[in-house]
Amino acid sequence: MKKKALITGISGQDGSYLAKLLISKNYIVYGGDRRTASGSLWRLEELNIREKINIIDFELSEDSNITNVIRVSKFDEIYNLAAQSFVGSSYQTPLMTTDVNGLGVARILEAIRNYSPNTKLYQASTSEMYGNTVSTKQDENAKFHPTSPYAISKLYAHWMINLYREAYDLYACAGILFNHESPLRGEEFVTKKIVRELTKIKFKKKGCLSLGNIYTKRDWGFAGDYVDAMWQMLQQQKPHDFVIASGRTHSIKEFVNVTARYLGFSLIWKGKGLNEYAVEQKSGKKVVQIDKKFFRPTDVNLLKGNYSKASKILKWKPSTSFKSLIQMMCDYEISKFK
Ligand code: NAP
Ligand code: F7E
Repeated sequence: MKKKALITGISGQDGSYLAKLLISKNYIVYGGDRRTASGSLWRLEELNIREKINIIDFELSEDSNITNVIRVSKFDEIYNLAAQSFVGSSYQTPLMTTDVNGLGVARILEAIRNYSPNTKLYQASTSEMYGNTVSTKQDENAKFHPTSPYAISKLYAHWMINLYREAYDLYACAGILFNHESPLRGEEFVTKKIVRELTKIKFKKKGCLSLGNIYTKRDWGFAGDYVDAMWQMLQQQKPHDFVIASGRTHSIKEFVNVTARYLGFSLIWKGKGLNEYAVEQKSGKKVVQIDKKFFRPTDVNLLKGNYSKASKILKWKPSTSFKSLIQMMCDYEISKFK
């Protein structure tokens, strides 16, 4: 019999890639979508799978909605990918972020426990939970030291997953995913912003990319690789949490440089701190500048994951390098621009 899965956050980056994967594995896919004025499911259209998904109303802050959906449909698997996922705006919306990302997961767990205890649950945990950790090895045993309202909301959810697994024997597990990007990444995230703005500058020959802290370092991978690990996590004999990462780290500045090079710019960096900027070598025009409005009250300095456990148990490894990821994102942006 075909398996039935619910993906919450179906309109987001990961929701779309995961839906594509599950369809290819012959699942009946339900996509949880909250009502918005734009109602946009453009990513599903981009991947050509819009018609293959059963869209249902799903709002993480609404207890009765979640209970009804889970009670009635009794899914084999639920992938909870919905969240207020932008770290930067969590400083402006700490309560909403906590309600959606933290309590939302408690609502799902309670509904599963009471009405559908055989449903397997995947929770989208995050490397942001490590924050500025003292641990040098960022694996499943590293210490958490969350440094944003977003990270704290996700850590609450993470511990609830662990608690319900232990206390009620539910198949609930969390993937601690490091940053993963793609051509379908949201526009406010730094990778998409860099690729998009530099592509515009290349074609329009005007404009300037404004960034915040370019010295933080992230462990970036390709979202298409990471959704495969989510699925693997729900196919095990027993539920476990796993780190999913590339194992490599690069600064935002390196991301800018590699993107610029691929797009045919040679950048020369000048100045320091808020006065740092980059000019294009040929024209001498300023193409990157620093703007303090993009700095966060606190930031995570360095992320570099250790995915040994996933490699051993799930046989998972990333297949897309830092450079290939940037090239893929640039090629997509160029095709849209043309
Ligand atoms: P995304 O593109 O921002 O998608 C988030 C999804 O959540 C969207 O479909 C959004 O719907 C939905 N959503 C937001 N608030 C909701 C609410 N109150 N009720 C129901 N749905 C709601 O995020 P993503 O990059 O795909 O990430 C997927 C998950 O992984 C998130 O939980 C994120 O926190 C986590 N994560 C991401 C990364 C990463 O690097 N991408 C790394 C670690 C963990 P709208 O379209 O209506 O806004
Ligand atoms: O920032 C710096 C910023 O917003 C990366 C989410 O998917 O991954 C993501 O969170 C870094 C930060 O991603 C700008 O300060 C500089 O240090 O792309 P980001 P994030 O905060 O790492 C984790 C794992 C998740 O779980 C989240 O859901 O880049 N930065 N200048 C900037 N960031 C942005 N957005 N915009 C700038 O102009």
